[in-house]
Amino acid sequence: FDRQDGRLVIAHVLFAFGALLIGGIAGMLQGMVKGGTITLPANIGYYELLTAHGVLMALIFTTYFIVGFLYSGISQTLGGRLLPLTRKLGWIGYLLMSVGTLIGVVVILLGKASVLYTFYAPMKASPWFYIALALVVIGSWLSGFGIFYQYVKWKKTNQGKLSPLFAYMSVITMLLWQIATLGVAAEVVVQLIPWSFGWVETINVVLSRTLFWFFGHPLVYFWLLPAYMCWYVIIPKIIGGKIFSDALARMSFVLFLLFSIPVGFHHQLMEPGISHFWKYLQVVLTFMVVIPSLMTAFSLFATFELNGRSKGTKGLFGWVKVLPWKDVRFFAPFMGMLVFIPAGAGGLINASNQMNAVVHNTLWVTGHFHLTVATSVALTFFGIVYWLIPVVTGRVLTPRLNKLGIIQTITWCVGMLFMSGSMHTVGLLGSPRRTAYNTYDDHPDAILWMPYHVAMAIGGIILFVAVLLIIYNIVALMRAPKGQTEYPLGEVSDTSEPTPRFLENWKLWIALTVILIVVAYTIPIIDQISNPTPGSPGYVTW
Ligand code: HAS
Repeated sequence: FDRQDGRLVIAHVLFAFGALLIGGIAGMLQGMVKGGTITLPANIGYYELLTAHGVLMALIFTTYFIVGFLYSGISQTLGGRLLPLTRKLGWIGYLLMSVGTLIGVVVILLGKASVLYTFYAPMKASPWFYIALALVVIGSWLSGFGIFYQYVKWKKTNQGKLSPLFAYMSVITMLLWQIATLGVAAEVVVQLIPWSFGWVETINVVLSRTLFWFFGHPLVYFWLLPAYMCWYVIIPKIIGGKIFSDALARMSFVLFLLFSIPVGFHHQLMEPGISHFWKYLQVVLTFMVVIPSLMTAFSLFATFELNGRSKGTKGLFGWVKVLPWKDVRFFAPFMGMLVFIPAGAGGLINASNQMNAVVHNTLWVTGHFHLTVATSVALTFFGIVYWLIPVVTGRVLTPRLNKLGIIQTITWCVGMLFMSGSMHTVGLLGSPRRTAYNTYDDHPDAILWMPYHVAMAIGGIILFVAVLLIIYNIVALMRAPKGQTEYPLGEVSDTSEPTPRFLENWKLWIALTVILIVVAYTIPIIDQISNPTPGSPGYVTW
């Protein structure tokens, strides 16, 4: 692996895990502050800690890891090294994102941006918080441009050839990100920054939330797709099998590009100011975006089964026996897949209008995203580091570290079972999310929630131990014995059909994406601009 590229990748991975550590500390502290077990100095309370936790884990850990992972695969599959311009864009993106992150964390800890990771208006943060977010987004765009540039150059020198699957998937992931972030960029630049500087007095709240969720839902697929890249491309190699179908994998990514964005209203089903018709339409589109996940599940089962058959296993579940259960590079992502079955089912519940009325703004939703992003995605990312760090630093994974990785994975799953399990249950009993207020004047319902809150705290402590373990493993991986580790890229099964070329017709897919967005959003947004609810003056959180 090219040494210079390795440095760029490792810089991203280490920053990501630094954010995970600080975000993990903030996560545990917010639970303790909320439970009343500790009080922190400098007025650092529940909302400051929860904002730091959400921003660092959900926005910073993920974005850094994803950019680092994609750059590693781009270097590996598109010519064996990054082009000088791609590498330069990667570093400038990294610097901008890092400056943004540092400013953001300082502002949050100073208590001037206790607005949580969704920064909903009319809660108002210091303008520096929004400027910090803008820097992170602009930095990530530059990194995305680097990937597009290398891809276009590769296509020019390899005319008529199908691009490698990893590179194709990277392009879709970044394309999704670039289009989705236009929504949050508009919200931050046009609405939040002028309002928080005091240049305008009020803000159109429903519009700001619509622009946020235009970004916020595809954001979750920006997290998911790199995990799917591991499941589709890397896992087949690690289990000693083949990719079931290149065409199916590409088609599922195309469907994510098309259907991830025009669905944001399923986060706003309980909000006034958006008519039923547009909510209905976006719920239908939400059920469309489930299809590529079902295709992924099908493809994974097929990969596992073909692998089993090729090794002589018999019966409906014989293939289970030949999976490499003791290899953390498989085990951690596999646990992510397994958890994604109930996690995805929870998503379907959320997306159903009537059931959303039951779960919206309760801890159920917090439980849902701790299974999806904080388990399925996070465990897959953890599984990746056990080969990615050795590949880019020229080291090897030792049996001891592999074993520690398995222990870390199990600890994470146990912690999450407690935490997310009780969040789901207590959410159904009505316990709200995003609040430090626990007892509601000793209301009987709130008293009933208490045992679940205790179970959540126990889960949180186990998870914090698991965060410390993964950090230990990362440090140990950085010091593992020198050696050669192969980048585990799967090959496509001989039995699969050839991939149709239209899957790489970007003009077609981008045009369809734009059409779907225009259909789903134009009229509601015009409505929100031309019939604004009275502008809100804002609630300053410090
Ligand atoms: Fe979600 C809220 C709907 C997926 C993350 N979601 C959230 C929030 C986050 C989030 C962060 O419709 C909270 C935002 C906030 O702060 O307010 N979500 C869905 C739907 C899906 C979904 C329909 N969500 C995700 C993913 C996330 C994520 C993925 C992160 C990575 N979500 C919602 C809705 C809300 C919501 C509403 C708003 C709720 C509210 O009212 O506020 C779907 O994409 C899920 C489809 C998934 C599947 C599962 C496929 C299974 C696979 C695994 C196969 C396993 C194998 C191994 C092969 C259909 C691929 C098995 C082996 C054996 C041996 C058994």
